[in-house]
Amino acid sequence: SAWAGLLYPRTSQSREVQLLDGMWNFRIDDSPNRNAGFEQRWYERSLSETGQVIPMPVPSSYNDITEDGRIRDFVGWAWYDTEFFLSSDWANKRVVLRIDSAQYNAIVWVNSKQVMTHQGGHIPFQAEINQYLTVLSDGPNRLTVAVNNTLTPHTIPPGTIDWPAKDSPIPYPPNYFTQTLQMDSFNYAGIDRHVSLYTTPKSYIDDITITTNIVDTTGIVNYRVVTVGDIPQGDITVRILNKTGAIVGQGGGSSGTIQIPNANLWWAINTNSLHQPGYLYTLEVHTGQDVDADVYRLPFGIRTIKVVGRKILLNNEEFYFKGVGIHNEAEIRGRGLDYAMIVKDFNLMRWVGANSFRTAVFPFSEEWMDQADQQGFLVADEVPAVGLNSLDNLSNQTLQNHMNAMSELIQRDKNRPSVFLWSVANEPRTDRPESLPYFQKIINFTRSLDPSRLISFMCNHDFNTDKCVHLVDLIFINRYIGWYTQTGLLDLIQPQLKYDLDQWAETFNKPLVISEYGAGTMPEIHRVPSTVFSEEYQIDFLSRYHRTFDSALGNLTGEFIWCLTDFNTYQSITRVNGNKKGIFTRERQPKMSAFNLRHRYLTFNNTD
Ligand code: GCB
Repeated sequence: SAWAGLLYPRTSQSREVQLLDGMWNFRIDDSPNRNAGFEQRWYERSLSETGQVIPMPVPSSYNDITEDGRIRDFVGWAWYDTEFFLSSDWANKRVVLRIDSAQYNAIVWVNSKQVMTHQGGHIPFQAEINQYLTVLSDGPNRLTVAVNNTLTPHTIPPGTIDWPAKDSPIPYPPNYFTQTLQMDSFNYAGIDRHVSLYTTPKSYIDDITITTNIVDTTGIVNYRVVTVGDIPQGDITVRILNKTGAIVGQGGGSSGTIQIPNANLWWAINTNSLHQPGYLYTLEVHTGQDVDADVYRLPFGIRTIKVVGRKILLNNEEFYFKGVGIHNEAEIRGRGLDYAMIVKDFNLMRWVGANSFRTAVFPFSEEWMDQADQQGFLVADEVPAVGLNSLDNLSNQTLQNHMNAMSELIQRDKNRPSVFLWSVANEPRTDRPESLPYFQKIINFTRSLDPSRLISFMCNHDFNTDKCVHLVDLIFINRYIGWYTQTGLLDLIQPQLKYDLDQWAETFNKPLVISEYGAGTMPEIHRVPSTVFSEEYQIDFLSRYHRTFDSALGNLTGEFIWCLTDFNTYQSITRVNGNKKGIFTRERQPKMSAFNLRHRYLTFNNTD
């Protein structure tokens, strides 16, 4: 459930972790009513006994693993299973099954018994499964997961399922339907992050919340520990360790404040050469001294983020976002977790000199976010609320799912120093008076969950048409002058963009950030003078944006280029093998524009 803790599985004196990643059995249910799996109870036996299976890597999206278009474009229940044994040492421990992400609906069985369900991708969900582990010491346990990627007008993100009209004179294959997406990106599906088992003692630490403040040179660390079971308040002890492992602060009880004199603050990379980026402390919680006490170590950083007038302050210093928009995916594994790709993408960001990124248009993996904390990137953390295009999408049911998505994301990422912003949506329908109550509710709700961070949405409307932007802490606008509008008309970019930026700044008097600007670019297409889709056009386009940004500096507090790398989309005539606005290809090689952005970001000096 949304309110229970989602602490990342970590080993300690009291906790073990067993990854269930690997090759699982897999089958799509493409039976006529897409319901054979439930009718025939595939969860009661091994999937290999009820039909054909193929090997499927976990974690990975399943779509691009095979050569079968029915699997790539499948809509419905995809079935997975695997078997595992447990050490008999685990007999007296609490055993939790955690799935870090499954797109979109998931039902999970252990040894034929349903143990949990979850709605919404890109967020972990977990359940205690001791009572289902009937064969703890002498038999394999079977784990079955059914995942359904169907998007409806009320899911986050929304989509529609369309059937041909019953009396259509135009022929269709039997049982034919289509899934229409309301987002640019391909709807990758499956179990795309780790699946793990971990143990805790029977009485355990369920959740920890840390907020920080700075007074002069002293770091103020407020902590709150939630435990479950028989743990007297007075038994809880808390220590803060610095990077070298020395104890620099101590406390006791389930909540309190610890002061750290001369604290090492958490700073962003590529911002000010005097500051060491990404400094992390560890909060170490013990629930007692006994052998059955629980121990959990949570990394955290000490930093503040504030809006003052039109400026953003990180640790009371003015901050400018040298940002990149990222749509985190890659060939073959789709949105599947891949350590090599995480490090590669961070290396690309370091190489271009970025100091921040946006997780467009869904929450990235916890392993990815750990790197942001450690390397010092500020993160605009976004829920998958992309494509809330119509007032129909803004229903009570959507709001419920949207609130769930917000609370789960905040539960997962609330202790990350890298996260400065909760992005509640990308390009939603906010230009209608009827939209206002919906966005008031989602923004107020988000603020009630975490008043310590900023809140916004990525806006594609105009300063004089948007009806909700006054609700946000800082304004993010997606702009495509010279691409989607005024296509190819480079000379219009500077005057029209400058006018636009000035109007936004003057109308709202809040910090203003460009959250997307970019041009589709096919690597190796060269044209002088430039034309759309050539590498030269991307450079001409970007340099006009950059000149405008520089001439609007007082009104602008950052820029997030769209986007870091090319990515897969649904098929359309505006996309040639996916979205090509990357400054790097999908294979992570630079287009010419990457060198330009690198030059800009590495020589940009307004805060150093
Ligand atoms: C947008 C969307 C993003 C798209 C991008 C594009 O405005 O926010 O999801 O990928 O434009 O390239 O069209």
